[in-house]
Amino acid sequence: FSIETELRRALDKDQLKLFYQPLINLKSGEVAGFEALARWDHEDRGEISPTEFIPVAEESGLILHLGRWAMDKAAQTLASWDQEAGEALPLYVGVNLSAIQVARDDVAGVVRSALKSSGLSGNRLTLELTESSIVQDPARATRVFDALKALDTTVAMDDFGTGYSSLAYLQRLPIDVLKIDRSFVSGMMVDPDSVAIVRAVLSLAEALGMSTTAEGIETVELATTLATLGCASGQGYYFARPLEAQAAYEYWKSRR
Ligand code: G
Ligand code: G
Ligand code: MN
Ligand code: NA
Repeated sequence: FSIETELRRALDKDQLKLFYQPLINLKSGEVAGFEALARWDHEDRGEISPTEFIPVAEESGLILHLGRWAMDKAAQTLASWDQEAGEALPLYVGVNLSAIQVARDDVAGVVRSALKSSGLSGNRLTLELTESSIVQDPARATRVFDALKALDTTVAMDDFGTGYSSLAYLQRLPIDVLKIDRSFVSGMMVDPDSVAIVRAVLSLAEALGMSTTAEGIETVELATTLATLGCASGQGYYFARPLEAQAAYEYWKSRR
Protein backbone atom coordinates (compact mmCIF):
# COMPACT_ATOMS: atom_id res chain seq x y z
CA PHE A 1 0.00 0.00 0.00
CA SER A 2 1.06 3.58 -0.45
CA ILE A 3 2.07 5.59 2.61
CA GLU A 4 -1.02 7.71 2.05
CA THR A 5 -3.36 4.71 2.25
CA GLU A 6 -1.54 3.42 5.29
CA LEU A 7 -1.63 6.81 6.98
CA ARG A 8 -5.36 7.09 6.37
CA ARG A 9 -5.81 3.68 7.93
CA ALA A 10 -3.52 4.50 10.86
CA LEU A 11 -5.54 7.64 11.60
CA ASP A 12 -8.80 5.70 11.45
CA LYS A 13 -7.44 3.01 13.74
CA ASP A 14 -5.97 5.55 16.13
CA GLN A 15 -2.43 4.23 15.56
CA LEU A 16 -0.70 7.57 15.62
CA LYS A 17 0.58 8.86 18.93
CA LEU A 18 1.38 12.26 20.29
CA PHE A 19 4.65 12.64 22.13
CA TYR A 20 5.41 15.64 24.33
CA GLN A 21 8.73 17.47 24.47
CA PRO A 22 9.29 19.71 27.51
CA LEU A 23 9.92 23.42 27.07
CA ILE A 24 12.08 24.73 29.88
CA ASN A 25 12.11 28.21 31.37
CA LEU A 26 15.82 28.92 30.89
CA LYS A 27 16.01 31.27 33.87
CA SER A 28 14.25 29.15 36.50
CA GLY A 29 14.83 25.69 35.04
CA GLU A 30 11.13 24.90 35.46
CA VAL A 31 9.07 23.13 32.85
CA ALA A 32 6.95 25.79 31.17
CA GLY A 33 5.05 23.54 28.81
CA PHE A 34 5.29 20.82 26.20
CA GLU A 35 5.28 20.66 22.41
CA ALA A 36 3.04 17.90 21.04
CA LEU A 37 4.74 15.95 18.23
CA ALA A 38 3.07 13.24 16.18
CA ARG A 39 4.65 9.79 16.05
CA TRP A 40 3.77 6.82 13.90
CA ASP A 41 4.97 3.40 14.97
CA HIS A 42 4.05 1.31 11.95
CA GLU A 43 3.27 -2.35 12.62
CA ASP A 44 5.66 -3.62 9.92
CA ARG A 45 7.88 -0.71 9.01
CA GLY A 46 8.62 0.54 12.53
CA GLU A 47 8.92 4.23 13.33
CA ILE A 48 8.05 6.48 10.41
CA SER A 49 9.31 10.02 10.93
CA PRO A 50 6.91 12.97 10.74
CA THR A 51 9.35 14.52 8.27
CA GLU A 52 8.17 11.68 6.01
CA PHE A 53 4.45 11.43 6.81
CA ILE A 54 3.55 15.09 7.45
CA PRO A 55 4.37 16.06 3.83
CA VAL A 56 2.30 13.08 2.62
CA ALA A 57 -0.55 14.19 4.86
CA GLU A 58 -0.24 17.72 3.48
CA GLU A 59 -0.27 16.64 -0.16
CA SER A 60 -3.25 14.33 0.33
CA GLY A 61 -5.31 16.64 2.53
CA LEU A 62 -5.16 14.12 5.38
CA ILE A 63 -3.42 16.84 7.39
CA LEU A 64 -6.84 18.36 8.11
CA HIS A 65 -7.89 15.13 9.80
CA LEU A 66 -4.50 14.65 11.47
CA GLY A 67 -4.48 18.27 12.64
CA ARG A 68 -7.90 17.99 14.28
CA TRP A 69 -6.86 14.74 15.92
CA ALA A 70 -3.63 16.30 17.29
CA MET A 71 -5.44 19.37 18.64
CA ASP A 72 -8.08 17.29 20.43
CA LYS A 73 -5.57 14.78 21.74
CA ALA A 74 -3.12 17.39 23.07
CA ALA A 75 -5.89 19.32 24.84
CA GLN A 76 -7.36 16.12 26.31
CA THR A 77 -3.96 15.03 27.58
CA LEU A 78 -3.28 18.33 29.35
CA ALA A 79 -6.78 18.27 30.82
CA SER A 80 -6.18 14.72 32.09
CA TRP A 81 -3.02 15.88 33.90
CA ASP A 82 -5.02 18.71 35.50
CA GLN A 83 -7.54 16.14 36.62
CA GLU A 84 -4.88 13.87 38.04
CA ALA A 85 -3.31 16.83 39.89
CA GLY A 86 -6.65 18.22 41.03
CA GLU A 87 -5.76 21.71 39.78
CA ALA A 88 -5.14 23.65 36.59
CA LEU A 89 -1.39 23.09 36.21
CA PRO A 90 0.92 26.00 35.28
CA LEU A 91 1.66 24.34 31.96
CA TYR A 92 0.73 24.81 28.33
CA VAL A 93 0.78 22.49 25.38
CA GLY A 94 2.02 23.61 21.96
CA VAL A 95 0.41 22.17 18.85
CA ASN A 96 1.83 22.49 15.34
CA LEU A 97 -0.48 23.86 12.66
CA SER A 98 0.34 23.14 9.04
CA ALA A 99 0.06 25.93 6.48
CA ILE A 100 -2.44 23.69 4.68
CA GLN A 101 -4.70 23.76 7.73
CA VAL A 102 -4.48 27.54 7.86
CA ALA A 103 -5.29 27.75 4.14
CA ARG A 104 -8.10 25.19 4.04
CA ASP A 105 -9.54 24.43 7.46
CA ASP A 106 -11.41 26.52 10.01
CA VAL A 107 -8.50 26.36 12.47
CA ALA A 108 -10.09 28.67 15.01
CA GLY A 109 -13.11 26.36 14.95
CA VAL A 110 -10.84 23.35 15.47
CA VAL A 111 -9.18 25.05 18.44
CA ARG A 112 -12.51 26.22 19.89
CA SER A 113 -13.88 22.70 19.72
CA ALA A 114 -10.76 21.23 21.41
CA LEU A 115 -11.04 23.81 24.19
CA LYS A 116 -14.70 23.07 24.64
CA SER A 117 -14.41 19.30 24.84
CA SER A 118 -11.34 19.40 27.12
CA GLY A 119 -12.58 22.23 29.31
CA LEU A 120 -9.18 23.98 29.06
CA SER A 121 -8.97 27.74 28.88
CA GLY A 122 -7.37 29.23 25.79
CA ASN A 123 -4.20 30.35 27.53
CA ARG A 124 -3.22 26.69 28.06
CA LEU A 125 -2.72 26.21 24.32
CA THR A 126 0.08 27.50 22.13
CA LEU A 127 -0.39 27.26 18.39
CA GLU A 128 2.84 26.90 16.42
CA LEU A 129 2.46 28.38 12.97
CA THR A 130 5.06 28.73 10.24
CA GLU A 131 5.93 31.60 7.95
CA SER A 132 4.55 29.58 5.04
CA SER A 133 1.09 30.00 6.60
CA ILE A 134 1.36 33.71 5.90
CA VAL A 135 2.97 34.10 2.49
CA GLN A 136 0.29 32.52 0.34
CA ASP A 137 -2.68 34.49 1.62
CA PRO A 138 -1.73 37.18 4.15
CA ALA A 139 -5.29 38.44 4.50
CA ARG A 140 -6.56 35.01 5.44
CA ALA A 141 -3.60 34.50 7.81
CA THR A 142 -4.46 37.79 9.52
CA ARG A 143 -8.03 36.65 10.14
CA VAL A 144 -6.83 33.29 11.46
CA PHE A 145 -4.24 34.81 13.81
CA ASP A 146 -6.79 37.33 15.09
CA ALA A 147 -9.35 34.57 15.67
CA LEU A 148 -6.78 32.53 17.62
CA LYS A 149 -6.00 35.56 19.81
CA ALA A 150 -9.72 36.08 20.36
CA LEU A 151 -9.74 32.58 21.89
CA ASP A 152 -6.93 33.75 24.24
CA THR A 153 -4.48 31.16 22.89
CA THR A 154 -0.76 31.88 22.50
CA VAL A 155 0.54 32.22 18.96
CA ALA A 156 4.12 31.15 18.23
CA MET A 157 6.04 31.55 14.98
CA ASP A 158 7.79 28.19 14.46
CA ASP A 159 11.10 27.74 12.62
CA PHE A 160 11.51 31.51 12.72
CA GLY A 161 13.93 32.87 10.16
CA THR A 162 13.89 29.92 7.79
CA GLY A 163 10.93 30.88 5.62
CA TYR A 164 10.52 33.40 2.85
CA SER A 165 8.19 35.77 4.60
CA SER A 166 8.96 39.46 5.02
CA LEU A 167 9.48 40.86 8.49
CA ALA A 168 6.51 43.20 7.99
CA TYR A 169 4.16 40.51 9.26
CA LEU A 170 5.72 40.79 12.72
CA GLN A 171 4.21 44.26 12.90
CA ARG A 172 0.82 43.29 11.58
CA LEU A 173 0.09 39.92 13.16
CA PRO A 174 -0.55 39.19 16.83
CA ILE A 175 2.47 36.95 17.46
CA ASP A 176 3.41 36.19 21.07
CA VAL A 177 6.48 33.98 20.69
CA LEU A 178 9.33 33.56 18.20
CA LYS A 179 10.71 30.03 18.08
CA ILE A 180 14.33 30.23 16.97
CA ASP A 181 14.96 27.46 14.50
CA ARG A 182 17.17 24.58 15.50
CA SER A 183 19.57 25.27 12.62
CA PHE A 184 20.60 28.62 14.16
CA VAL A 185 20.83 27.15 17.66
CA SER A 186 23.00 24.18 16.70
CA GLY A 187 25.14 26.54 14.60
CA MET A 188 25.96 28.66 17.64
CA MET A 189 28.76 26.38 18.86
CA VAL A 190 30.70 26.53 15.61
CA ASP A 191 29.61 29.56 13.66
CA PRO A 192 29.80 33.20 14.84
CA ASP A 193 27.18 34.17 12.26
CA SER A 194 24.63 31.91 13.95
CA VAL A 195 25.36 33.61 17.26
CA ALA A 196 24.82 36.98 15.59
CA ILE A 197 21.50 35.83 14.11
CA VAL A 198 20.28 34.45 17.44
CA ARG A 199 21.25 37.69 19.22
CA ALA A 200 19.45 39.71 16.57
CA VAL A 201 16.27 37.61 16.86
CA LEU A 202 16.33 37.93 20.67
CA SER A 203 16.69 41.68 20.49
CA LEU A 204 14.02 41.97 17.80
CA ALA A 205 11.63 39.93 19.94
CA GLU A 206 12.35 42.03 22.99
CA ALA A 207 11.81 45.27 21.10
CA LEU A 208 8.48 43.99 19.79
CA GLY A 209 7.35 42.66 23.17
CA MET A 210 7.47 39.02 22.11
CA SER A 211 8.81 36.05 24.03
CA THR A 212 11.38 33.60 22.65
CA THR A 213 11.97 29.86 22.56
CA ALA A 214 15.13 28.19 21.30
CA GLU A 215 14.79 24.78 19.66
CA GLY A 216 17.34 22.01 19.47
CA ILE A 217 19.34 22.70 22.66
CA GLU A 218 21.63 19.68 22.85
CA THR A 219 24.30 20.79 25.34
CA VAL A 220 24.55 22.53 28.70
CA GLU A 221 26.75 25.18 27.06
CA LEU A 222 23.96 26.12 24.67
CA ALA A 223 21.41 26.21 27.49
CA THR A 224 23.63 28.50 29.56
CA THR A 225 24.57 30.77 26.65
CA LEU A 226 20.97 31.18 25.54
CA ALA A 227 19.86 31.93 29.10
CA THR A 228 22.59 34.57 29.38
CA LEU A 229 21.54 36.11 26.07
CA GLY A 230 18.01 36.46 27.47
CA CYS A 231 16.17 33.70 25.63
CA ALA A 232 13.08 32.92 27.73
CA SER A 233 12.63 29.23 27.10
CA GLY A 234 14.11 26.31 25.27
CA GLN A 235 13.67 22.71 24.25
CA GLY A 236 16.06 20.05 23.09
CA TYR A 237 17.69 16.73 23.77
CA TYR A 238 19.84 18.26 26.53
CA PHE A 239 16.64 18.58 28.60
CA ALA A 240 14.53 15.77 27.18
CA ARG A 241 13.47 14.09 23.98
CA PRO A 242 9.81 14.01 23.07
CA LEU A 243 8.19 11.68 25.65
CA GLU A 244 5.04 9.59 25.83
CA ALA A 245 2.25 11.35 27.68
CA GLN A 246 2.67 9.58 31.00
CA ALA A 247 6.47 9.96 30.93
CA ALA A 248 6.07 13.66 30.14
CA TYR A 249 3.81 14.14 33.14
CA GLU A 250 6.27 12.24 35.36
CA TYR A 251 9.08 14.42 34.01
CA TRP A 252 7.15 17.53 35.01
CA LYS A 253 6.42 16.17 38.48
CA SER A 254 10.06 15.23 39.03
CA ARG A 255 11.21 18.76 38.17
CA ARG A 256 8.60 20.93 39.86
O1 G B 1 9.32 15.49 15.97
P1 G B 1 10.11 15.76 14.73
O2 G B 1 11.28 16.71 14.86
O3 G B 1 10.59 14.52 14.09
O4 G B 1 9.09 16.44 13.70
C1 G B 1 9.47 16.70 12.42
C2 G B 1 8.56 17.73 11.82
O5 G B 1 7.20 17.28 11.84
C3 G B 1 8.60 19.05 12.55
O6 G B 1 8.67 20.08 11.59
C4 G B 1 7.28 19.10 13.26
O7 G B 1 6.80 20.42 13.37
C5 G B 1 6.38 18.29 12.35
N1 G B 1 5.27 17.74 13.12
C6 G B 1 5.30 16.85 14.12
N2 G B 1 4.06 16.63 14.59
C7 G B 1 3.22 17.44 13.90
C8 G B 1 1.82 17.69 13.92
O8 G B 1 1.05 17.17 14.75
N3 G B 1 1.33 18.58 13.00
C9 G B 1 2.13 19.21 12.10
N4 G B 1 1.57 20.07 11.25
N5 G B 1 3.45 19.02 12.06
C10 G B 1 3.99 18.14 12.94
O1 G C 1 9.60 22.02 13.17
P1 G C 1 9.38 21.83 14.64
O2 G C 1 10.08 22.85 15.44
O3 G C 1 7.94 21.69 15.05
O4 G C 1 10.04 20.45 14.99
C1 G C 1 10.56 20.10 16.17
C2 G C 1 11.41 18.90 15.86
O5 G C 1 12.71 19.02 16.43
C3 G C 1 10.81 17.62 16.38
O6 G C 1 10.88 16.67 15.38
C4 G C 1 11.74 17.23 17.51
O7 G C 1 11.79 15.83 17.66
C5 G C 1 13.07 17.80 17.03
N1 G C 1 13.98 18.12 18.10
C6 G C 1 13.68 18.57 19.33
N2 G C 1 14.78 18.78 20.07
C7 G C 1 15.83 18.45 19.29
C8 G C 1 17.25 18.45 19.50
O8 G C 1 17.77 18.82 20.55
N3 G C 1 18.02 18.05 18.46
C9 G C 1 17.48 17.65 17.28
N4 G C 1 18.32 17.26 16.32
N5 G C 1 16.15 17.64 17.05
C10 G C 1 15.33 18.03 18.04
MN1 MN D 1 7.11 23.12 16.29
NA1 NA E 1 11.03 24.19 14.29
